[in-house]
Amino acid sequence: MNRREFVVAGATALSARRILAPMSMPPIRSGRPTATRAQLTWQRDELAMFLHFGVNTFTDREWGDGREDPAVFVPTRLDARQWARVARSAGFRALILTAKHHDGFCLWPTRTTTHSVASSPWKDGHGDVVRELVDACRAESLRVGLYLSPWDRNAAVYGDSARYNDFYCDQLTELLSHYGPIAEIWFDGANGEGPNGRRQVYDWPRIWGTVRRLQPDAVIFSDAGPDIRWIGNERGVAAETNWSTVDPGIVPYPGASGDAVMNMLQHGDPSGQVWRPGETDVSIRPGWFYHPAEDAHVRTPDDLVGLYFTSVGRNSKLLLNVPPTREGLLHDVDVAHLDGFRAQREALFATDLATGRHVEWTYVVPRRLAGTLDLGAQRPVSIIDLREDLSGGQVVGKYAVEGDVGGEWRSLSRGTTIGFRKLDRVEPTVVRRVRVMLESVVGSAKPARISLYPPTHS
Ligand code: FUL
Repeated sequence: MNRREFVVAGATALSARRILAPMSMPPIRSGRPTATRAQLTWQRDELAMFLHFGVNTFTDREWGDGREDPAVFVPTRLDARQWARVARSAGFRALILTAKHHDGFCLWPTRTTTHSVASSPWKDGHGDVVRELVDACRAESLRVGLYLSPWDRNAAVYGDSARYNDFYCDQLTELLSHYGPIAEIWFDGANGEGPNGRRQVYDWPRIWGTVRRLQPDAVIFSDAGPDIRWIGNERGVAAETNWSTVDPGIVPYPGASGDAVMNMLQHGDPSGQVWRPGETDVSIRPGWFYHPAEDAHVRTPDDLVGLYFTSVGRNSKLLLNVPPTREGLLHDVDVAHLDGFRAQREALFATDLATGRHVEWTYVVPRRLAGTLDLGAQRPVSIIDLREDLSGGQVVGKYAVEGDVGGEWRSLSRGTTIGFRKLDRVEPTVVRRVRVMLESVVGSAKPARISLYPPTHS
């Protein structure tokens, strides 16, 4: 069952109008929404690592039912510093841990429930995985993110809406008060029935307000943002047309379903009133949690590079899940593939042919800007890397790239949105000049940044 099928029967919203309260609206300048500093930092990171870890790691399940005995949680060599080192050396800039998944088991010694690491044999009940993660991230200069599942299959008060909202906000308050700066809070859209079929009605304005109050610099992720939206699938593929602006009325709460919702998550909306870029979450393995049977099914470096192009290369950010094992370590196979991923990226982006070259931008017709770059010699090009100037918002809705091949302009690639970064892999072509035409814009066009990379010979 995927989260969408499940969600239909699940949570309902408190009230769309309250949720749209302006508390979280990014500033609107020059008529179009623009990114906040926290949203820009989030996107510049490009790569974050997701860590699904908890009782499921030990029971070999994907969704626990909340009846797991805390005694099953016995990582033998847990080393968050290893997670952080691996992430950092592979070029990731943040780690996001499942502090609590749907089973309700808390990886920190919470006061809200006994269903936590404090009841496990790990470190005789004195362990705290969130603390270890935070310390490791600080030591490796990585940002910290936390996932706190709204759906809780253990909490007795789940489905008793007001009481669960109190319980959930208490958990959030602990996480956001005791561990220093938290860069991202991840609210999952998967929600199910409570005991006796009772539905939980989440108080999202209160939940988001709790984050704003305790960690004003954190970005809040959910289907409905308010800062970062889900990209609409778990395959690692952002849409080719991907606006960072959305109409918030279409996705009023996390877990909302329907075609219009999915369309908004995947594509955004050029006329959207708020800036809410999409995050692409996907796992390096078939499951989100570690399962020994999947050791032979870890995505290869080639696959990971493909994901980079379909996420970072489509105005999104890649949140790649690499689940710790029962030992509490990232598995050797995953580590090796991450290393290969980094090596391939380094090779692909080693030489920017545009470095030090002047780009001449002119208006071909009113509002239609074209930039021409002279490479100074015939050079083979295989990757086109475009970045929009987002200071006045995202405006490009269509572009074309041409290369001067023996004195004749030939098409190299065409696309729709650019946004923070658009990467096009093209048939290697030897060109002397490259021209980028911004063919359709929804605001005032500005010169884009152009980088060009030659083929690698690996
Ligand atoms: C989904 C969850 O149901 C999965 O278990 C996983 O946590 C994924 C990131 O989100 O909605």
